Amino acid sequence: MTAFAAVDLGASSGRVMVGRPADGGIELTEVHRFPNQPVRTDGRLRWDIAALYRGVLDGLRAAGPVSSIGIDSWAVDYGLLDAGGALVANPVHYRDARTDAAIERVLAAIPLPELYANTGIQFLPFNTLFQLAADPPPPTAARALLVPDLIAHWLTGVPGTEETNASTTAMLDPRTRQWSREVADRAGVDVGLFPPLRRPGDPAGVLRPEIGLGAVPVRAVGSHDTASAVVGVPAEGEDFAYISSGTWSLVGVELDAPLLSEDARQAGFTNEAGVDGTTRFLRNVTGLWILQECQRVWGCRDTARLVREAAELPRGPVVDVDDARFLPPGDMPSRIAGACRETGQPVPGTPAEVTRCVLDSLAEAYRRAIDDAVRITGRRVEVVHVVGGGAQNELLCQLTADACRRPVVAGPVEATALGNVLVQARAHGVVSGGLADLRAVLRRGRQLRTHLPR
Ligand code: ADP
Ligand code: LRH
Repeated sequence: MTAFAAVDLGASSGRVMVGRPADGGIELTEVHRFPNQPVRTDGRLRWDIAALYRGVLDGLRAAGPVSSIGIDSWAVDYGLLDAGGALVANPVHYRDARTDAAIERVLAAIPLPELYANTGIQFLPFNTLFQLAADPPPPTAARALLVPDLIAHWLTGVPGTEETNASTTAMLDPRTRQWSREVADRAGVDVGLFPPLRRPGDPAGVLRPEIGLGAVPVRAVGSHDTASAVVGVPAEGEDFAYISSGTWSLVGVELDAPLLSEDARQAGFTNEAGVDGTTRFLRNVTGLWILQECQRVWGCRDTARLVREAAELPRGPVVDVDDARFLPPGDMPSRIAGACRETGQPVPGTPAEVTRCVLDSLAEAYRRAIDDAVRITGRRVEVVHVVGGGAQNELLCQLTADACRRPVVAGPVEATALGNVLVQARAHGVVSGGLADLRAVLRRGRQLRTHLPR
């Protein structure tokens, strides 16, 4: 039976899902989920990449026989390998503050407007360009691999750089989808460390014999999780916005071509490479990360209960979720209290009050992003699709519908894995067509919840 394994590594958890074509749609099963627990070792916050790789192997074993495997993860981060293929160090987490000093240096060499005109990427302190400039690879580093490409390389031995994720490095020219060597050179970064580019749907090797699962092909997919999530948006037609809602909230529209205007840059929009040559014109809004960190501080794992309690409360204070203070890990309840005090608002006290404040604040940030996207692109937005873990948050979806004055369609929760599977299924020949056709397959047999604005 035809089946595809989607490895999806999120900042909060990793999972391996199996997608099977069934009744004209795709049936998706989670076969393994494992925590993603970064750790501060040498003063730097690092991903525990070996634990993640072990989770991937366990998941692939649990998946049973599959026709191919696709891998996606969060963007921007990378591992360095030496000439013998050994990992030089655990990849640094994008929330580590190591880029602070280098940013000024890079921007003196390439002013932001020029960097944007050449790459279309929103300034974020953790863009790979700044990471590599801040922390030049040692001479022993022979190769740099973005996280999903690193996992693929460990599985197959074949190096490559998948283009949707390559765009998040801020070193890819979004018009040609080739490296912008000039940008890299001026920043003093050796982009030649990255292996050749490949596209979603391209072959990416077969499992190494020692893995013991047979010569299963690995297939390039939208290896940036958000690229796969956007494929997995169950939209009909073009007049939609999406919110890929997880640790981050990626809020935007899908375009045929990049939009590199100064207006777009100043409004904080990025032009990430999408599957099939599309552009993901979106803003990185700080997402449920703030709530995740609150929950860590409170020792409370029950998100559903917090959301239910928050739904009983009236609207309270609202903070700017994109304030830089919310980027690093830490005591979010105190940071929220500080932000409320500074803006003369009441300070939320109980976990339910803080949760309510985070969700109202997120909905407000989504409204701003969608209004700006409409203004800048001239696109009509009739409906907002919320996909990812945050689609389970009914209060947030309702507040989003209210703030955006548009219906919100919630789900699928595992849009990323579905987008990953659909690209594999198309490469395998069991589905065909463009993104609209893939989305029609995805909708078949799926129940989605709609929230109308109140
Ligand atoms: P990532 O891929 O970034 O790790 P996910 O897409 O898995 O993120 O989404 C994780 C988020 O989903 C959590 O931070 C949490 O807020 C939300 N979530 C998970 N389960 C529930 C639930 N039962 N009710 C409401 N929200 C939930
Ligand atoms: C979401 C995501 C987002 C990136 C961030 C680093 O998981 O990939 O699109 O900007 O992580």
